[in-house]
Amino acid sequence: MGEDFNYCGGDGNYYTGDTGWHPDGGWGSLIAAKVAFYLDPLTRNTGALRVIPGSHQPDHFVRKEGIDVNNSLGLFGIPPTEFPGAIALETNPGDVVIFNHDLFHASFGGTSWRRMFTMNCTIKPETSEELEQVRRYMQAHTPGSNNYVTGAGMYYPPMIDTADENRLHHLRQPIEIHDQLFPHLARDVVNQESTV
Ligand SMILES: O=C(O)CCC(=O)C(=O)O
Repeated sequence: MGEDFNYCGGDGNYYTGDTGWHPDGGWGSLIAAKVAFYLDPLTRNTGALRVIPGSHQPDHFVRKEGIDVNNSLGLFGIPPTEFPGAIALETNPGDVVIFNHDLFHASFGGTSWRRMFTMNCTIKPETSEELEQVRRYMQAHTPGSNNYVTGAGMYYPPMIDTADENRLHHLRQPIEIHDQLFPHLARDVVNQESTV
């Protein structure tokens, strides 16, 4: 994605149970990447992230044939945990996993206390087509998509208030796009309302 990426938000969760196989998108090219780090050692049977390498490509057989990976037992007699070609990315705290949002991924066997933090980054669009894709991404994956009132639009205030130029570089365009998409949640609107 290069140095000129947009930071499009993050989260921290306790994940409970299996996630099932899914991609987070189907853009067909690199639009968004997920950066994940886990605060517990994870093995293939205790919740490590599994991925199907290559499944971010539109011509991967899973996508082309529309295969329901979660139904692999019914389709092929193979449990989803053993889907052919899938690998488990076993991690220790300090490791970072980075993957294209289009990649099929899953986690199996984790406890109810599996701690996962993510950061989502998109390309900084250069063409009108890329801009449209990033706008569609942000329509579905940002605070406004869920009607979250952060008090500052795209980010919670500390993210902006403590930002130096290096960080702001990755925040400016998401702030602008978010506030165009969700004007009722825009930073200035919310600030004005809260001072009335
Ligand atoms: O549980 C995980 O490790 C992955 C969570 C997940 O599926 C996701 O972030 O989309």
